[in-house]
Amino acid sequence: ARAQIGVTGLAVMGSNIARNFARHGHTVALHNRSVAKTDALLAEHGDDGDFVRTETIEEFVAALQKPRRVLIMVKAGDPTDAVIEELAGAMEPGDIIIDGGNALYTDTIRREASLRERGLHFVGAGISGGEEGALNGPSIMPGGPKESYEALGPLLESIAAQVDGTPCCTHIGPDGSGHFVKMVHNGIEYADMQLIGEAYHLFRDALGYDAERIADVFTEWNAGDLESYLVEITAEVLRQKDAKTGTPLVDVIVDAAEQKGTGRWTVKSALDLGVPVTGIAEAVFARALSGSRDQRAAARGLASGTLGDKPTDAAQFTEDIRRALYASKVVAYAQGFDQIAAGSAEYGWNVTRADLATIWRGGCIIRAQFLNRIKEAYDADPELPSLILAPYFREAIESGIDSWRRVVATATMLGIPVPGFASSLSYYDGLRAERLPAALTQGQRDFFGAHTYERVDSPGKFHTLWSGDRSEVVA
Ligand code: NBP
Repeated sequence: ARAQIGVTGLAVMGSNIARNFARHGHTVALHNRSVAKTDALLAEHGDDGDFVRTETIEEFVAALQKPRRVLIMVKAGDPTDAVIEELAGAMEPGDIIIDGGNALYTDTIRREASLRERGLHFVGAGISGGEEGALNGPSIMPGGPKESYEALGPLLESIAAQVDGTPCCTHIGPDGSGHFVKMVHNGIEYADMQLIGEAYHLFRDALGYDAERIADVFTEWNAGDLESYLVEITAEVLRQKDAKTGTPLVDVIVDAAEQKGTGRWTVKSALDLGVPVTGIAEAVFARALSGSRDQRAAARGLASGTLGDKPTDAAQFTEDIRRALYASKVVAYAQGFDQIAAGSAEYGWNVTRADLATIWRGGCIIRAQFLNRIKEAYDADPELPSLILAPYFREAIESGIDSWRRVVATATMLGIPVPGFASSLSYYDGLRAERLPAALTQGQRDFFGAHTYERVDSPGKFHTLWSGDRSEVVA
């Protein structure tokens, strides 16, 4: 046996990761349900490094050095369970199975517990960066038993993206923690894309800019605080011309966004944990609204109102949008990191948020300058109550707050939907509020359900006898 790592599941992600391992000098055993994919990989890229071709699971397992390390890159869900079952039957105690697919973290918790009973290590690893990242350096979020990271960490770190000499890979915590943080990463990605989309919408419909001109703005922004992969590719997408019509490609793409589910999972989990991830939720719902094609067709032409005045100072409004985007983005990330803290507390994972900011600086879809600021914020105060309170972000938001309000107000007057900008601003106003209307909510709940309330002036729970003499009793 001579392979340091095996990869099973050689579709686009698995092939590229196998090649990445090989290019870093590791001997890689290859396996795929249908041998054709294995042979295609060897035919096209066999000289990327040292590969071991295998057909059966037995051959595959026999090709691996002990403790055996196998990375599964198959479709999430039932196929993953099928492959795990087959592998587990052929492996020995101490061997390590890594699931690099987009598994739901609760599935990972279940799989880890069941394999632990059989003496196997199971590592649910979130992998971000798409095809390109898989080949040239993804961000890797491995969970699972700490001991397994000793045998696995150096291998994974060698193929991960590197930022300032630090690999974008670190042990996240036990069982499902790796897939959980990958899920939230994707949720944040949804929010980030939605906010960028709203900025684009405002340039197009409030300022009347064409795609090329908007691309120039994003390119300029990418040289500053907003520098990020998503802003960079936004400019590239906007600049792309359609070969058939000669117009910007973005103008011929149907405006109905699809989703594969990780954003929805993030919101479901946030609902269960009671964490307000409004930025992510609005982004998921905005995609759903865009995809409601029949309703949209029926509603087209509904009155917009006539209050709208387009901004007259384009330079000022551009700067306003930039600041609104930045502030909304801080809120979305703050909420995502809150969800990670809540998940970590719920499942006893002990996730270090600064670590995530560190490994998300490179390789993954949300990689950005911004993550350096987040890392600094959590390094300075690991218990920071909210990212928006870190001095750097607080300053950025407070100095841009008028811009943020102008953008939301202008969009509202013009009838341009900005669910991300608006809900983030409401979240900010809610969090900083002296008195929220929740006092009234508590009164109502006590009225119809005797749910009790607390008082501002004395401890304990109280109830008003609403259907009696309306005196107050201690509950
Ligand atoms: P797919 O998600 O399209 O899965 C295709 C692979 O699954 C093929 O190797 C196929 O084998 C194998 N497979 C299936 Br389907 N059912 C199987 C079964 N019952 N038993 C054994 N093998 C089975 O591949 P992908 O797009 O490369 O993604 C792989 C994983 O990585 C997924 O979990 C995905 O969510 C995740 N991911 C993808 C991206 C991305 O950008 N695409 C990014 C990050 C993570 P066959 O060749 O014999 O049909």
